[in-house]
Amino acid sequence: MRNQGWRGLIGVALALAVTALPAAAQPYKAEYSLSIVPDAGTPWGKGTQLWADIVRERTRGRINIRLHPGATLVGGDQTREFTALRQGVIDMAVGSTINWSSAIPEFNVFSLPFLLRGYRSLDALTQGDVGRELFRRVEEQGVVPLAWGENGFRQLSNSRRPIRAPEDMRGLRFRVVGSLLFNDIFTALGAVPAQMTWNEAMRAIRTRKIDGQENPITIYNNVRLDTLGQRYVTVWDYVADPIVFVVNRQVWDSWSPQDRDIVREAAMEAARFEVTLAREDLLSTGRGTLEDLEARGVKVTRLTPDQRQRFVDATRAVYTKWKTLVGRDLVEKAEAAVKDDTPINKPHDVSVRR
Ligand code: X2X
Repeated sequence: MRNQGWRGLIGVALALAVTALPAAAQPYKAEYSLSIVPDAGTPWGKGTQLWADIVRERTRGRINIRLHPGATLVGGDQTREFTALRQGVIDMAVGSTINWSSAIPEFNVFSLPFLLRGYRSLDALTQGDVGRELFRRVEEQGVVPLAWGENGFRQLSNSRRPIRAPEDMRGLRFRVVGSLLFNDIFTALGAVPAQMTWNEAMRAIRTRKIDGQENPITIYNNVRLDTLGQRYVTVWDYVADPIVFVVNRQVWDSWSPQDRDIVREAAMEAARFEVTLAREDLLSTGRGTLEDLEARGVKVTRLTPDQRQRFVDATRAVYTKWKTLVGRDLVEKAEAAVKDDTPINKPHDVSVRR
């Protein structure tokens, strides 16, 4: 009897000690999973790997991050990545605003056709009030946002013909990413949009089930779409997708304040490197990327300002419709922030840096 009494007391004392433990003293996991959609060899993948490497080094291995490219943690379904992250199925991610826009509709602001003009306007959004407001939305969903990186300005490619005007897109099947905004844009241009994941898109391109797709040239080059028949590229800079470095809230809370600082600073450093790479990689051959594509037999169409304007006009109604869906106030803030940037035909001009 006496023994049991002692045991009870010890039990109570232990229970008290456990509940009194600060969150930071919760055990760390042996490994933290980090999801990305594309291949590790893209600027997106390299920037993410750098984040993991800096964190491992500066925490002396306390925080050990493993990269999972190809969205494998969600069976390739990139639109489920943010939900999995919220639920703790994934610990960390570096994800595109497009893929997460079903959870955070405001992320569609970057996909409003022809709102962005070049890198300066993109930076004005991510580094200004709009970026801060979007980070608040991410926080509200139970995810901790740390830094903005970038996938890039998205260009058209197809296997059929040069595209210089909306008419040239008529009837062509284009793979689009997971936001209905893209269905609306491609329908307005007379094309036939087909929504699918990036993994499915590569299969559909290989088997010629679709005629074209849209992605930054770094992604196009990473999987060598030119060798899969995507021999026509149009540089139209219609949207750009930033990527966001994030951590699941419970995981974040389980780390000591000192480790949280390390993870945040590492994310900011890795994001700066990633953005430079996303812009510079385009020139890594020593020639311009577009010239390099042409040397590989790709027909590159660079739109003149007048030609570009025809695409702007054709998608104006979609812009107006989605301005309301994204939120008028936010879009007006974005419009004010980008208005000083002059339209450029080449977002690949890397002269504008943060
Ligand atoms: O699926 C795509 O097109 C990609 C790789 O660019 C994104 O994840 C948005």
